[in-house]
Amino acid sequence: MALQAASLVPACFSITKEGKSSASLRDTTLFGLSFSDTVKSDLTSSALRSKREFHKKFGAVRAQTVATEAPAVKAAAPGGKKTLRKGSVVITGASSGLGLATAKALAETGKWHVVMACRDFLKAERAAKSAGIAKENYSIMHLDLASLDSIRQFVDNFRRSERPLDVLVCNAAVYLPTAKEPTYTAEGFELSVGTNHLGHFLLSRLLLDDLNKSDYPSKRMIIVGSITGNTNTLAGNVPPKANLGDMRGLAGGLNGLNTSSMIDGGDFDGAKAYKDSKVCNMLTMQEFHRRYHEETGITFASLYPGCIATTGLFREHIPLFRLLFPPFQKFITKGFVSEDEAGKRLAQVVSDPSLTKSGVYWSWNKDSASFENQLSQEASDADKARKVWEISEKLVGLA
Ligand code: NDP
Ligand code: PMR
Repeated sequence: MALQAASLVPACFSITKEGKSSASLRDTTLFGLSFSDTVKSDLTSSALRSKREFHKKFGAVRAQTVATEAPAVKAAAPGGKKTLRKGSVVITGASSGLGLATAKALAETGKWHVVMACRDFLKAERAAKSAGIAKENYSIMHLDLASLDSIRQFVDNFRRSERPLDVLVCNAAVYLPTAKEPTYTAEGFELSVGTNHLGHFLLSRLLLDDLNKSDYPSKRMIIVGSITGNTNTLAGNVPPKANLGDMRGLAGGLNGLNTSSMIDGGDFDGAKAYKDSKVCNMLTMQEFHRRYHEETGITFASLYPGCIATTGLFREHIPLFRLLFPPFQKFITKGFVSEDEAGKRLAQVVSDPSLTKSGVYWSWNKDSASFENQLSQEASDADKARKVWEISEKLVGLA
């Protein structure tokens, strides 16, 4: 497979041997692996061909569940008659890709009102319309996760709307694999970790109270994680690998001035920053689970919905990558999933009565059945989770 992948790289892409030991996308090949990296990283073609061996090597399946209907919520109406209350779900980044597909899947059931929390109001409105989401099933509220002020403003506005909060889905993300230099959020955090992790960290901490107040029978907080942040997988071993190190960069505020813009204190690498942010996302959900599940009954979960290779996540990538990535995932790794299918998967984590277990990282097998997957050592390290939590709460002004 490594050779097949290498053969996808056209002649105009030179494969350099110099540079960092973990080759980065910016300076090496189309799919992020130079030939020598591919050989070094012990990811042989048989690892992809033999699924059995792959699972033995990279992680075990713990449990399996089958998709069932969304729960009907009953509320007492005048005269003692039972009526159904719609669930109310906030989805960040619902203006495209997975977030939009999830909004559509939930709205179509007629059992959910989706609050699309988006940074571009018009884009979100157009997206909802073109996805055919019925007016009464969604509303749009402005949220820019790259600004802590905007997040606080969103929370105020949401509270003023007097809608209950039954489920929060932290879905939005940016991925900047070709950036040569870091860019920053309003408060000066490196943009990928600032948006994907710190923005969602503040949002979810503030909205925990609101979730707690909801009378909905199954309250959930969900963060979209990824396979590429998990180094117990083949995908997670494609350089640059996620690694939070001792978190000296995070502790310093990721500002690239008196401290590194990277969590581990290293040189800026956009692809690594994204993967690190996903590790933080997955650690954060486990820390929420440990701190609040018993007390609140809220389900805290993360997931990997499959490789949705056609979404806007790859908008910053070179055009050739965007062209070849979907067929590569479809026909070679077989990890490809359509936006629609991925939306249905995330909608299950929102509403399926069989997915109420807290502290879980959900994935789906080739028959699209969900299972409780195993996180990498780093992404399930309780000490790191606590440290990420404690540093992050200082950075976003909660401690
Ligand atoms: P998209 O780029 O299609 O969606 C990302 C969304 O995040 C967009 O709606 C975008 O808004 C929004 N967003 C970005 N920055 C901000 C911000 N500062 N404030 C508010 N919203 C923001 O990508 P995907 O649908 O693929 O990604 C969704 C999630 O799925 C991400 O968490 C990603 O990490 C995860 N994921 C994706 C995989 C894939 O293969 N695509 C695989 C595994 C996980 P706008 O429309 O305005 O740009
Ligand atoms: Mg991957 C089973 C193999 C598998 C899967 C499921 C993914 C998912 N990837 C796999 C394998 C490989 N990828 C291999 C062998 C290579 C080297 C040829 C490879 C390369 C690669 C690149 C360069 N892959 C990528 C990139 C990206 O830029 C994407 C990324 O890392 O975004 C952070 C990506 C992805 N691969 C995936 C998934 C799901 C992604 C993107 C999304 C994400 O994690 O959010």
